[in-house]
This record gives sequence, C-alpha cells and structure tokens, in this order.
Amino acid sequence: MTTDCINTRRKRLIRKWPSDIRLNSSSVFIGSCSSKFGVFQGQLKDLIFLPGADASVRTCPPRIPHHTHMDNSLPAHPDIFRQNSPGPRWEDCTWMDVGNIAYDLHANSLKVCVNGIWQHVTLNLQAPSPKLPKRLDYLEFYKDLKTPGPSIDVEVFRIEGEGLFCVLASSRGRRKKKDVSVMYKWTAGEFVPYQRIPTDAAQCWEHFTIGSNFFLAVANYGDNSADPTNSTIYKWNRRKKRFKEFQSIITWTARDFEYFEIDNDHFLAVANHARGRSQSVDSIIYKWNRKERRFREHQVIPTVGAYDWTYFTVNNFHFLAVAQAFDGLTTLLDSKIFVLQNNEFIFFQAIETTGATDWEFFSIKEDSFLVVANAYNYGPQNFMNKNQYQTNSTVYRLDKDRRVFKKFQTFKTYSAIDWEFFSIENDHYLVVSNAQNSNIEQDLQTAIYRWQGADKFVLVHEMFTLPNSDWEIFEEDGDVYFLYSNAKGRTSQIYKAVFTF
Ligand SMILES: [Ca+2]
Ligand SMILES: [Ca+2]
Ligand SMILES: [Ca+2]
Repeated sequence: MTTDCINTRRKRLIRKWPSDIRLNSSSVFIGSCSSKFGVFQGQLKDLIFLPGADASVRTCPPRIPHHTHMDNSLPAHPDIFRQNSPGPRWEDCTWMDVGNIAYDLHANSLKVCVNGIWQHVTLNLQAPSPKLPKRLDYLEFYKDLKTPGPSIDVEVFRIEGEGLFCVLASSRGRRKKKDVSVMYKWTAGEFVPYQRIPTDAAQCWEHFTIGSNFFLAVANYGDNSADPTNSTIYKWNRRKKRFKEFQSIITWTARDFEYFEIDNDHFLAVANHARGRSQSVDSIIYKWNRKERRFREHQVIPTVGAYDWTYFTVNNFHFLAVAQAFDGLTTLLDSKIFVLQNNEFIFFQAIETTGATDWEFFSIKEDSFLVVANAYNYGPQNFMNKNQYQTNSTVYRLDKDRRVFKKFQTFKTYSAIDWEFFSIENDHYLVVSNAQNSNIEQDLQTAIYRWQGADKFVLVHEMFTLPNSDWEIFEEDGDVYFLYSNAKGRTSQIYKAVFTF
C-alpha cells in the first residue's frame, strides 16, 4: 500500500485478493471514525478509483527524474490527468513559463521555473514570517508567586524605562506581624520581590500616572469599621527607584480605589464599605489639585456596603458604577451607575445585585457591556443559608436608544468576586474568579468564556485553580500571561496562554 505517494508498506496476504471477495454491491471503508474498523486520523483530500495493482505507479509522480534540467522530477500532475489538466507540467519550464511555481513531492521543496530550469526556492528565514491569527487554546501553569499573606487584589503596571511590575494587596492575620504588600519586578521570566510597602489589611492597589509621575494607591480596610484608616498614595522616586509615601487619605474600611482621567483632570474614587455598625457610608471622589499638587475632596456619594468603583466611557459620556455588596441585612440590594453632568456624577441607573464585588466594563464592536460579579447570597431571600456562594452573575448591554443597561446574559457563578475581560487578536474573553473553592465541585473551577456572536459568551475553558480573587492579564516578550491573587493562601499563581494557529 502506498500513502501520500511516498510511503510504501508491503504485507503478504494469506488469501489471494480479491479473488474470494464479492466486489459487486460491496461497501469499502476508506476512513472510519469507528474503532471497529481501525481509527482513521488525518486529512483525506482526494480519492480516485482506478483498476489495477499498479494504480500508485500510474497516479503518483515518478521517483526518477526524466528531465535533463533537474535532479528531481516534478510533474505537478500525473500523466493520466494530463489531457484535461490546464495546470503546469513539470516539462513546462521554458522561457515562457518563468515564474511558475510547483511543489516537488520527492525533494519536499518548492521550486520555481527560472530560464528553463526548476530551481529550489530558498526561504529567507530572516524575513518576518507572516502573522497568523492566533486563538487562545488553553492556559498552562507557569509559576507560583509567594506573597506575605492571602491576597485579594493584584495590579500589574509598567514604569517607563524601568520595566514591568506587579503588586498584590496582601494581608496577614491580625496582631501578628505588621501588614505588608510586596511589589515585584519582572526579571528573567518571573516576578521577583522588589519593594515591600506597609499596608493595613490592603484591599486594592491602583496604579496611575499624572504627567510624567507614577503613582500607586492602596485602599486599606484597616482593623475594624469603628475606626477610620489611612489609605495611602505613593509616588515613584526616580533617583531611588522606589515608591515613596506621597499623600494619605482617611477612609472607612476602604475596599477600592478607582483612578480615572477626564479632560486632563485626574480623579481618584474610594469605595468606603462601612462605618461603625452601618454599611451606609459616604464614598468620596477626589480630584487632583494642580496648584497644591495633592488630591482634594471633589464629590461625596452616599453608598451602601460599597465594594468597587468602575469608571467607563460611552460616546464621550463618563460613567461610574458602584458595586454594593451588603446593607447590613441582605446582600440582595441595588448597585448603582452614575453619569457625569456639569462636573458632578448623578444617578443614572440601579441594578439589583447579590453581594456585588466587581463591575467590569467592556465593548465589543459597537456594543457596550457591564458584567457584575455577584459573590454572596445572604439574607431573608436565602434564610436557609443554602449554597451562599452560588449566585447568578449577569452581563448587561447598554441600550443606546433607551439609555439603559439591559440584562443580556446570565452565568452561574461560584463565589465570583472578579470578572476580567480580555481580547486576543479578534477574539474576546471573560474570565471569572472563584474565591472560595469550597465543597461543591463547580466551586473548584475557574471559568473562561469566549464571545461567539449570536451565541453570546460560551464556556470554553475550565481550570482547577487555587481560590482566586483577582485576575490580571499581561503580555511580555510576545507571550500572554495570567496572574491571579490567591484569596486564601500565600501562593498566587501565573498561568501562560497556549495558542492554536
Ligand atoms: Ca486588579
Ligand atoms: Ca475598581
Ligand atoms: Ca475586574
């Protein structure tokens, strides 16, 4: 048997073939997926039925060249098709055929007709290879990242001229050692500790630049809701190549700092979670004062158990969404979206959420979406306290005519406290965290969904990870990495994207 006109296998048959086989009205299996007939793997491109045992000799290009110009024969089409074939024949390399290209099966090379001679095409390996569209296939484990304690948030950022960094909001058990977050620098393919920054039950790190200055702000939860805490803004010191304390802001169990820029004005919004016994507490938007070179209070927005601010723009309108997680009684309450008008954020829309901890905004083509991470189902609506971490998390799409976000797609999530949207080439993805990893099986899985147009987001990948609270994606040296913070332990992890082409 000859396959691909190259490989020949010989086997003596016990019986004469096909003398004792009825060929009339018989079925012949060429390739079958059923293991009964031997599994066929590969690609069958052409099938020709020819009588006679010399079929391969007649259809395949001859092994021995019969052209004086060449050391390898190159009939692009076997003899039997010659009459009706319009394509080039291997003899056809005259001065009129200059530039014709054909593939020499036996020499396994591409040849071009130059002045009556088929010549090997030498590929210039220095030339950039054509860029093929790549598609995320799966994630593979890359490296562990040790932190001083469980971490709720990670921020990845670049400092021009210095490199790639990340900082994790870690906190250790209280009353032990002093709390600290560690900033890491990407060195030789891994994050190595770079600077230790004192924190107080850090919840969120936010990196931003103002002019040519680099800042890092930490939202500190503090010890308890009865006392205020200092949350701190650090500024990069060029000479010492370290972040130095720059300004501290009084916060109440702060959960999040959100930086945004509008028309060259710089803002920092803090999500205050609770004050004393009440979840109702003012969250504050700070604005950069150019003269004083400090952030100053700009607007106060009353919030209830605020967990996250998310800033986004749609058609030059500026929005802020707040995720409200708990009102003291139940996690089932409204989260709110505000829109900027005359320098103030005003109420735009309320959306009912269940222990909301994160909003993620993203756009696909002309459409704008918001997805909420609903983390915890607690309150009268779940008085049996059943599957508290099992919730529905929903994607909303902005109806631009009616100016309202409408329910678009709902996912079953398990202790979801973070959504991260990312795009690779033309594909769009959502990864959702899973912060508990408790008893139920789904609870061990972190899921990735891919945008598939009319099918919306479709689950394409599930990973058994450690409990994770925040996902960040970054690119370095052409590779795509995923870094998640471990909500419950001291080992956060980096994964690497594997692509199909
Ligand atoms: Ca983050
Ligand atoms: Ca935020
Ligand atoms: Ca997020």
